[in-house]
Amino acid sequence: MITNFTKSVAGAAIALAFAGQVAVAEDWRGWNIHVEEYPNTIAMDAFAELVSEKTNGEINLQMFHGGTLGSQPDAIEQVRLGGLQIGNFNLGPIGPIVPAANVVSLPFIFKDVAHMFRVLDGEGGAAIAAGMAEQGLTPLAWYDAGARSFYNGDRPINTPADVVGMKVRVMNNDLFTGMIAELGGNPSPMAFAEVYQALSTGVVDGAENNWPSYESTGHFEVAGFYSLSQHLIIPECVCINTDTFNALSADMQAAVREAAQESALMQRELWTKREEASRKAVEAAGVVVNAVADKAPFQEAMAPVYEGYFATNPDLRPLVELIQATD
Ligand code: GTR
Repeated sequence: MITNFTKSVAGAAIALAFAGQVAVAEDWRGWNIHVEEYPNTIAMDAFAELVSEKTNGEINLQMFHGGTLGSQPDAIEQVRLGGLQIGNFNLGPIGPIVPAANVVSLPFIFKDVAHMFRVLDGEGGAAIAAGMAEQGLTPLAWYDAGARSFYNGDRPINTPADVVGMKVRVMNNDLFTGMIAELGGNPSPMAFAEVYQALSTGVVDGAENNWPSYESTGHFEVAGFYSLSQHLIIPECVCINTDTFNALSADMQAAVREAAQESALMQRELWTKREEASRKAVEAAGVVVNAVADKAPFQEAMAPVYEGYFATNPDLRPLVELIQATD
């Protein structure tokens, strides 16, 4: 005889079996430094939507833009430790933690953005990604951040002599402080959010960045000479905490990676348009732009920066040579 009791036990068992299949949604938090409408902001929002779509709502990523969750070096630590799961990071401030990833922060290492992506898509990119994953930051896709050039409020920069004595803000990385010092300037590492104030009060004379960041931060309002030195071409990642990623099933990993890569295609397209729009906007606002006719003296001045990198990381010389040998 089937009693009510037996029925309800059976019902509970069936319910439990279903519950075992329906995973509880995971909530992730993501960090981004940029303002609304910035290519990365739009692309990271798209990434969050794609993650939800491709995982059937099992992963819910909430993005926090504008650096509201802290400075970039702090957010990098948070993602490494798992306090945050996702970040859109520039590889510049990751370099001090991951020597292989620091290779992209060597001044003038890439010929142009296309060269950078060819390297990232090959063996070089695999070595960089492996080094990052080991340190808790698994890259899911690469974003474009164009080329960084110098800007300041005093004069166009045409030769290293024009940098002498200039206080220049850089991102947190000894390669960048070395770079400014070798040009005869005074490097000042500082968080991105503090740069506008520092420029307007004269705490620094100048900084360096790509067109969209120069424009979106308003730095062009207080530093009106933009000199096309293009000394750094640094990629950005959509990075995930390594343990969080490794704990996912293979299907989930594929879904999350696919979402990041689709967002990267979108970001790169938006980036190209925004570079042009930002350049036009700052020119219309009266910024004086100069081409740097001869970059060779800047490149030659970087020899000690490369030597310093090799001295600390002798095993990474082949990676630098691989990049230099990549067409
Ligand atoms: C931007 C980059 C940011 C941040 C910033 C900076 O180009 O997208 O992630 O690194 O530069 O200069 O701090």
